[in-house]
Amino acid sequence: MRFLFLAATTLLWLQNTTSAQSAWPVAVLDWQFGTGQAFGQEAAYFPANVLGPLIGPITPTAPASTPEQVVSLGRGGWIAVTFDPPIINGPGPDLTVFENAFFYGPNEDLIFDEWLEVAVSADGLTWHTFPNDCGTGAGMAGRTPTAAFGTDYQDPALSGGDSYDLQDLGLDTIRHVRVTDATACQTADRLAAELDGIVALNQVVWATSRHSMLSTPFSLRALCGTTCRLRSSNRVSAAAVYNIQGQCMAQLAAGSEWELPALSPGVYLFRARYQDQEVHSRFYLH
Ligand SMILES: [Ca+2]
Ligand SMILES: [Ca+2]
Repeated sequence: MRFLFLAATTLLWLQNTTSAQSAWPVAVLDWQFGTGQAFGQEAAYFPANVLGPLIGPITPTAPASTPEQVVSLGRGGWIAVTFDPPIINGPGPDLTVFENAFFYGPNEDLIFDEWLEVAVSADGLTWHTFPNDCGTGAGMAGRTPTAAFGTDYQDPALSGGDSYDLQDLGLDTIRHVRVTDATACQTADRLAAELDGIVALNQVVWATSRHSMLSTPFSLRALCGTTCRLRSSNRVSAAAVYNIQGQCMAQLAAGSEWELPALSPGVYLFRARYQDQEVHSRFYLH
């Protein structure tokens, strides 16, 4: 049974949500390489080496080290990548950053780490930096070796890398993640950090497939006059409307009818709890 988002006027289109989704970055928003190291920066390798899933071989003692796998940021360099769908503040960590730190030494208990400062943004303009300490490295990425290739890199208990929780910044949703080389905080043998990849752990779910799990029909009607109202066929618990940048535009209380705030033209996501499941749909307002 398909979930239908019904438009009462031509202001709201019915849209099926069939776009591809990825837990890994889909684009580089912007970047600026620093000095000293240029490994993997050639167009033949970058930005492919920071987009999509990690590729092998990788072990905690023999990390990703080919230009197909990693790019060096250069001293003080940075890269900002984009996620689609947006990353949300779900239970526990919401994203994990993978550098190519590795274990070494006689007992393989020392870590060669190169630090990265991590910041996130909903719109690509305003950035929020995860708290970190240049002296101790606390809060930096690039400190934890990546688990062997084949591990579930979306399980932060197993994946290695360094995980971050949007809760710590008080943010609900973000679309971009920026990593900045912070090896200036470290000893002189650290020349510049690499970026291997970044994975989302909690994301907005666009898919309609989950709606088919509903045991009874569910529909939603938008009535737009001077203001727009949403009316659902069944009472839902707390719902929300997000814009395409992943920003929450309206928190909707439990119920079956709501008045929406003024929204500019664009694509929006409706998300609610219904029959102990989440329902999602994308709609276009113009
Ligand atoms: Ca979280
Ligand atoms: Ca490195």
